[in-house]
Amino acid sequence: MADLSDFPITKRWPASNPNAIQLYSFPTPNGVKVSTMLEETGLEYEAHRVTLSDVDVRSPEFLSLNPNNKIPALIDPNGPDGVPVGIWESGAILLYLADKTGQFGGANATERARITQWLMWQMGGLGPMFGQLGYFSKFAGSEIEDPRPRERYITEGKRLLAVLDSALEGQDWIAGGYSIADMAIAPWLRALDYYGVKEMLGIADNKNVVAYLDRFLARPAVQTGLVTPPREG
Ligand SMILES: N[C@@H](CCC(=O)N[C@@H](CS)C(=O)NCC(=O)O)C(=O)O
Repeated sequence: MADLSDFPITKRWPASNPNAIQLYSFPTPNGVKVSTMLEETGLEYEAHRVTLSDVDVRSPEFLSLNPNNKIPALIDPNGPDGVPVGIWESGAILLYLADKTGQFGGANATERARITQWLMWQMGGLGPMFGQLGYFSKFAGSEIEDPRPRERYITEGKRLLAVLDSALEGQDWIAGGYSIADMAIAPWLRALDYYGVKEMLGIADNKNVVAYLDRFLARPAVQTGLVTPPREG
């Protein structure tokens, strides 16, 4: 692809500044990971609101960038060797942006390995488990009478919180300095409130986790990232 106009998604969500990174997202836990990283790094970007409804995420234009029909997705018009690149999957986007900027991805191979480890823990564990718990507690799955799915995700959610709490003992951030792993994990902790499952998971018993989330939410870049793109408008 030679330039941004070669990406069909730009027909439906046109770029005002074709030189800036184009973010296609919605302010969900997965979406705000990327807007927060863009805010933290100071990269120039433009955020397009793509709702979770089929008319957006299953539109031919969105599918042309992400065949997996999920936000977030991104185009960097100044990709490797100056060639535009499109990427989806929030963890892959965070790694790409850390690599591009040299920020929040670790200063050496050991730090990078530790950060990637916790990022993968979020992508494969915390996010999917909390997401399912949300489904079986707040959304359509809450009408299912069989208690086993909910119980399964509560047990696993409690276990994951305890793992995180113990790993945070004596440190502010999960992998040494503030990193993309924190930007991936903390939005999912915040989602527990929205899902109405904080008490169910006994989050208050995990003092390190509670302090960690507060620390994350106090960052100015996070406060902007959490509302980018705006939910309505
Ligand atoms: N593993 C993906 C998950 C992304 C994801 O689940 N996105 C949700 C919103 S948080 C979505 O776009 N849902 C729309 C749909 O499934 O139709 C990532 O981390 O990027």
